[in-house]
Order: sequence, then C-alpha cells, then structure tokens
Amino acid sequence: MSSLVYALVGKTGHGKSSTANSLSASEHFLAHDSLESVTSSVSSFEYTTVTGQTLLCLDLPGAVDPKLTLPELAAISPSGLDALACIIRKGRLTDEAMASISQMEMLFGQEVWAHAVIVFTHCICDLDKLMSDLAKLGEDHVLNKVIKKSNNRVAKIDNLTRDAEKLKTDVDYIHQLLSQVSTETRKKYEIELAFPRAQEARLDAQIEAAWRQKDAELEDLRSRFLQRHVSHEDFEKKAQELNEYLELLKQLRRDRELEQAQKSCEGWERVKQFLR
Ligand SMILES: Nc1nc2c(ncn2[C@@H]2O[C@H](COP(=O)(O)OP(=O)(O)O)[C@@H](O)[C@H]2O)c(=O)[nH]1
Ligand SMILES: [Mg+2]
Repeated sequence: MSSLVYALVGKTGHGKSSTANSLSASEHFLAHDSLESVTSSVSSFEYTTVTGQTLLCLDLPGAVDPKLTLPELAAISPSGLDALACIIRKGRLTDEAMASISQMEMLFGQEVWAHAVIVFTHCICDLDKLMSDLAKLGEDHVLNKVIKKSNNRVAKIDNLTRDAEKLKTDVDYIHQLLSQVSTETRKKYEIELAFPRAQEARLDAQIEAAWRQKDAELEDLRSRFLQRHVSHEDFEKKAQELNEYLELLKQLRRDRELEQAQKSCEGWERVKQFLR
C-alpha cells in the first residue's frame, strides 16, 4: 500500500517520464526517444525510497483526453491523488510553461494547484537562480500566479545530469514537496471531481460538430439556390429550418456556458454511467 500517490502532468516532451524515472531511480517509464513513447495511457510504478517511504508514481501521456485519462486514473487510484507534479521544461519560461499549465487546468480544473508541485526540468542552474528568474517575470505573470496558488512549492531537476549527488538533492527535494502537499492541503485530490469536465468536453464536442454540419448544409443550400438548382420557395423553407436549428445550438451553447459557470460537482455514479 503506497503512502503517497502522485501523478506527473505536462506537455509532451517536457520531461514527465524522465522525471518519473529519476524519482523512482528506475527506467520503468519510457522517455520520449523510445519508439513506444507514443502511448495514450497512464503508466504507473510503485517504488520505495531509501527512507522506506512507498510511493505510487503515475506518468500521464502527453496527449491526454479527459474522457479516457480521468477514468483511467480513477481506476488506478480510486481514493484520489495525494499530489500532482506539473512538469515544465525550463526554456523560454512563458511559452513552455503555458502548455503544461493549461494541460493541468484542462484536466483537473483550477482547484488543482492546491495539490500541485511545480517542477522545472532541463534546469542546470540552482533553485535560487530559478526563483530569481521567476521573480523577474513579475507577480502578475500567470506562472507566478499558479506558483502562489501552489503555496510556492517549486522544484527543479536536470534529468540528464551526470552529477549523482546533485540529482539526489533534487529528487529528495521533489519528494519532500510532494509529501508537503498532503500536510498542507490535508486532503486528496478526488479525481471524480474532474469527471464532469470530461462529460462537458464530450457534450461541447457534440454541439460543435452539429453546428459545423448544419452550417455547411446552409452554405450548400445557398450556393445551390444561387445556381438556380433550388426554387425560391424551397430555399426559404429549408433555410428557415436550418437557421432555427442553428439558433437552437447557439442557445444550447449559451446555456452550457452559464451552467458551467454555476456548476458544482455532480454525483460520481451518474458521471460514471455517462462515460460507460
Ligand atoms: N537535458 C535534459 N533533457 C531532458 C530532461 N528531461 C527530459 N529530457 C529529455 O527530453 C526528452 C523528452 O523527455 P520525456 O521524459 O520523454 O518527456 P515526456 O514526453 O514529458 O514524458 C527526452 O529526450 C529526454 O531525454 C532534463 O531535465 N534535461
Ligand atoms: Mg512520457
């Protein structure tokens, strides 16, 4: 039984699997260069640290689909996640960070930061230098805002370093911050809380697909009318039908936006049924 379950989240190529390997002192996770890395499922691995702590590490694929990834995570760890590591490749800080930040929020919602540790990979400088680089971005910068929401839990790692001592220091510090999440937050991130997001993503996609189809039909009708393949009477009748349908979809979209703004979590069973 793991004392701590955590997931690594972030854009493909930012170093999730490499970090998972560094943390677990293993080669269990397939890093980007390997052929099999084009995977769409969650990889998990349980390991025990030298201090005797047993952790379950969940490495998320880069191309996440909420409808698949969230139920998969919930099946692996039904009691939820103790912590989430947001993996950001340290490069041009702004661009690189945005991709991983939106990945986190798209999957888990804005409330996820209370459970997060922000880990910068490809980082050859020390933590003080990283923090001063971040400070230069200003406190209104989106990156600094999520760092603040994560209670300043920021770490760094260079997964390719040959300096074993340095790697150990970074790994220990990341483990320390991951453990710190549960003491600071005092509850797990319940994966089912994110389930309505998967349901919404599916509904939104259906509405958008219907919209595109009807819009194309209307366009086609117009062009056939201009080429005199359709009578004026038929054109008027069909165009009205299509416009009414499009208006209905527009209303549906508006309702959903409103609903999403007001919505709190719905029942776990109901959502599970929907996703089945
Ligand atoms: N220099 C350097 N390269 C890294 C680091 N972390 C990962 N990489 C490389 O970046 C590439 C993508 O890493 P991977 O762990 O597969 O990323 P993922 O797609 O987020 O799982 C691989 O070629 C890794 O060797 C790091 O900290 N420093
Ligand atoms: Mg990977």
